[in-house]
Formats: sequence, C-alpha cells, structure tokens
Amino acid sequence: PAEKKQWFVEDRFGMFIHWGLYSLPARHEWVKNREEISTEDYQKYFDHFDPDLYDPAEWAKMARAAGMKYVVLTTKHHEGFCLWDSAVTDYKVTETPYGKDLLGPFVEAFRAEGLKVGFYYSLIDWHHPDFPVDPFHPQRNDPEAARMNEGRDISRYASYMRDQVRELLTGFGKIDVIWFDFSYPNRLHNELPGKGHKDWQSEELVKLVRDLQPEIIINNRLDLVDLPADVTTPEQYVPREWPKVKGENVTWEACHTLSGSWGYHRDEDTWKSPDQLIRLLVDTVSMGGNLLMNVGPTGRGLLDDRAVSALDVYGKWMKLNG
Ligand code: FUL
Repeated sequence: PAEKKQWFVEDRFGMFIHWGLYSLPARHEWVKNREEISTEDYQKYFDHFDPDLYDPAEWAKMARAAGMKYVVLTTKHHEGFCLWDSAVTDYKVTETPYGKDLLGPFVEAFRAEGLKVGFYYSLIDWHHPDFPVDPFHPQRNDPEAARMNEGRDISRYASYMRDQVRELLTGFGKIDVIWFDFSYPNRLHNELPGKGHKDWQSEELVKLVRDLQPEIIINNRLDLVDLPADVTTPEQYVPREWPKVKGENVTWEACHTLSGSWGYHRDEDTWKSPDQLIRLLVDTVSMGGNLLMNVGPTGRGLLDDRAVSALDVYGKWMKLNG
C-alpha cells in the first residue's frame, strides 16, 4: 500500500554505510574479488578486525546534522562477513578481536537520533561454502576451482540466507528498509548457478520478510519480475526520466558514493566537490527520487575527514534551504 511508503518518499535523503573487513585493506569493497585474494590470505583482515574507535552515536549525529532521515548499513556485503552475532556462521564480528555485536548499538544509536533504520544484505557470498565458484568469484582462476565447486548446493545457501534474514528482522526491533543486493550483469541471470531468483529462492525470501516486518520497504534487486518491489534503485547515475517498471512510474532511490568505491578507499582522489554534492541531491529530489549517499568508515570505525567535510556541505546547505 502507498501509505506504507509515505515516510520514505517524504524523508528523501538517507545515509548508506558500507563497512566490513574490506575497510581494512582500504582499497575497495570488491578487493577480495578484484585482486583474487584467497580465503586464507583474506583471513588477516578478520584476525585484525577491531574497530576501537567505533562510536555509532557519532555517525548518527553526523547523519542527522547532514539532513539525512534514514540509514542503510551493510550487515553482510559480498565478502560474507557479518556485523552481528549470527547463529548460523562463525564468519562474524563476535569471533574477531573486537568480539562484540556491532549491529544492536548501531540500530539504537540511529533510532536515538530519530533516523529510520535499514539493512543491506548481500545475496552474493564469496565466503559461504555452498555459494558457487562462478566466473565472478574471487577464486575463479584458482587451479582448484573445479574441485572447490564439488558438492556445493545453492539451496543450502538459500536456506542460510533465510535464517540470517530472520535473525536480522527479529532481533533488532522494527526495521524500515531491507536492501538486498545482487550486482552481476543482468544478462547472466539464471545462466549461472547462484544467480537469479530461482537460486536465491527470492519469492520465499520476500514472503519471509513481509511476514516478519509487514511495513518494511523492500528494494528491487532480487531478480523478481512478477513480484513488485517497493523501490527501484539506480546506482551511480541520475536518471533522466522517471524510472518505470512495466510502463508505470515507480518509487525510486538513487545511491551514490562520495568518491568512487563504496568501501573505505584511502587513496582515491575522486571526491565529489561541494557543488556536485548539492546538485546530486537537488537533481534527485526535484525529479521525484530519494538520494542514498554513501560513506565508508575506516577499519577502526572512523569517518574519514573528507567524508566528514562532505556531510558538512549538506548540513550547511540544509540549514539555509530547509
Ligand atoms: C553494488 C555492489 O556490488 C557494490 O559493492 C555496492 O554495494 C553497491 C551499492 O551495489 O551492486
């Protein structure tokens, strides 16, 4: 129902947060994939994950000061690492040197600042033993790839995802948005094992989500054609006309980065100028969309100065323009 989405289209501006093990190498959230890093070599980021400066209340204050009304955090990105104490895996924050749940305090802190809370959850998982070593997997060129693939069963992975989504949607109170993410090229849907709604059992996932959180907003990245999503999510571009599904205008939310990558990238120098930042917000909102602007905290849990300045640009503009 349209009323369910009312807050979303009124709030207009949200903070996206990409945070995980990839924040430590500080190059890109796809680093494991791009550099074809083995699971053994990637383990060092897990063994050193200890965000001693993590203070979600600070992040939440900054988001609010920037005029943002909701937040979406990567609870699990493609690397498979979980920011909460999931019962169905050891690949989670509570097993790292940090040793504590990150998600509960996060949710509380943002709610305390009056923001709505959303969870990003990746349908891709480069760590899970049942997720296929396909041509997009970090281990695609490993001489052992074929052997690694033996016995993998995507339906076990689909049931793992349902277990995790159940945890996320029952353990943290009312969750306002769930942002599933699949980003391999469309033409490969269903041509590769592990891609597409049949493999993820997307219909069942959606049913579970709707049962557990009837009010939640679900995005459109589950490869579902006949089950309408609540929001369409153009990525890194400003649509030139109102996005449509089956000829109808749809609710949309554009997501963008402050620089290039979504995860913390220390050495990038492509940060958007204040002018670009404001134009992006004005263009998006004036064309009827939401803007979900991303920050990538460091491995220690801080927002980089360049991200803080960008948020400040929005905050100052909001003060003058409401
Ligand atoms: C993409 C992902 O592959 C990126 O890493 C990022 O999470 C972006 C929002 O979605 O599809």
